[in-house]
Amino acid sequence: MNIQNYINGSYHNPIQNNWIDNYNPSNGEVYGQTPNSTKVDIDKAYNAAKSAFRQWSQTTLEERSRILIKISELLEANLDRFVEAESKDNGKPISLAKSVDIPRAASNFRFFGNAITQFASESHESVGQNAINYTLRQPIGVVGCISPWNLPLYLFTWKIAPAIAAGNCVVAKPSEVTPMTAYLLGKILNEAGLPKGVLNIVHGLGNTTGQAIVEHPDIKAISFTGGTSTGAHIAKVAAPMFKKLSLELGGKNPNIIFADCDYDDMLETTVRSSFANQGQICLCGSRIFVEASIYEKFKTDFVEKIKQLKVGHPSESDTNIGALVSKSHLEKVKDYINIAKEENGVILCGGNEVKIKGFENGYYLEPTVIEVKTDECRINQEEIFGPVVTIMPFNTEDDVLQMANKVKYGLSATLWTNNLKRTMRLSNQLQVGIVWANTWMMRDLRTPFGGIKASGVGREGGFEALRFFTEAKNVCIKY
Ligand code: TXE
Repeated sequence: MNIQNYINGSYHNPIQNNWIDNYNPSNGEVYGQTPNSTKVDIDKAYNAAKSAFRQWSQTTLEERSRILIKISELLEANLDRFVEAESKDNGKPISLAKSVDIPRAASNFRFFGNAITQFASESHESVGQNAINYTLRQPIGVVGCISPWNLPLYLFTWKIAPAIAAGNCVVAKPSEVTPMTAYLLGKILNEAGLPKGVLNIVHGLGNTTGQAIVEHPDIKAISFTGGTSTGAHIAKVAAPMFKKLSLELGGKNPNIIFADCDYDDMLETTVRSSFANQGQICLCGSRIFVEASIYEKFKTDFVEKIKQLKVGHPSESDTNIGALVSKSHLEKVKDYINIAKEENGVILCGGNEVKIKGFENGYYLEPTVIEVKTDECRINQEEIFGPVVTIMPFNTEDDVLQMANKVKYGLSATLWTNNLKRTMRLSNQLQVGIVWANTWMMRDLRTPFGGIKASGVGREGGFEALRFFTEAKNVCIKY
């Protein structure tokens, strides 16, 4: 099935007629073509967005809210179609697409449809000076949203929903590796009555289509989720044009387990935080540190649980681990397993490709647990973004804090302990943007989401996202 760009409310082939193959990771086969759009397509999308802006930015909050909530309802009504498409395009288990990805995409529209009606700005009385200040929160204009392949519709809508809720018009690009659900979204936008040009979805490679969005002088803000080196490149291109940037980048998140935790809960959640979505979530706890007194027990129990996970075709309802997203990504993750061996890491389980009968060319890999001797080895420092975790013991709270912070990333951390003082001490000192204690990836869409250090700049979520997608203008009136 071929994909087209969605510009000004209708579908179009790329103007220069360049196409790339779209692969099904579960069997390694090409199943359609995706546009590789160029500057001329971005210009067309920008012009549509610009023409729509005046009216959309003046549309009442109630009306914007109504349309966003309608989009959410239509996504829910078309759940199965989107779930199947997401699983086929990405390789993720269908059960995950059904329980997490597509419902969350619908929630993103519903949440920001509601949030925009509650988005207040500030006012300050200058006491003794007979003056009052109030702050307008005005939409920026035309903004760009660029999203990755790991949670395709989930992360795409996490950006476009607040952008349009705040009154902007958008030129958006999903990952070229997983374009399908963003393509399908266009029809739903029309059905929901989103005015033409408010949201334009353009497909293609990062260094052609993505680059053209970032380079466009009149696209005033870029919200990006993806790799850290891509984020750095985007920042460099955008800086001379003084674009507003939100960058959500990689992670190498510590999962810190103390002996006083609720063990069974910890074990079950750690399986998920290690391998959900084949480990391809920026929040996965890829470095597991375990207090020495329970280390051997944890090692045995964890490995036993991991060996029970079923690597299988994404469409089978009992599959725990589906396919990795692409051949090149599979090769990258395998390279890291080889690096681990060279660094004297001990492979406790996994480490091999899996050939599934009938789907031998799919990109399957066993969930892999590697015991490392030092936290400074490459597999403990670099983002692997696959079904691979490291484990090692620690002795004291101070030791583990040092190790947790000694990476270039700073996205999230998970703590397992029933000691509240320790939770609060560590939460204060961990160099990350998000801490979970006794849970993982529990999301409340009102909370700020994002990282520090090489994990990014800015925060998404709740009013943070609406602040990003608006400019504050202060008005001071003397009376
Ligand atoms: O991401 P890219 P890749 C990490 C993960 C992964 C690595 C590389 O470690 O192995 O990044 O993945 C677009 N101008 N994460 O190469 O290239 C691209 O088309 C503008 C973490 O797939 O960063 C896609 O839409 N845009 C991450 C998006 O950027 C450009 C999720 C992300 O792709 C561009 C994914 C350019 N010059 C990968 N080059 C997370 N934080 O969750 C690429 N793009």
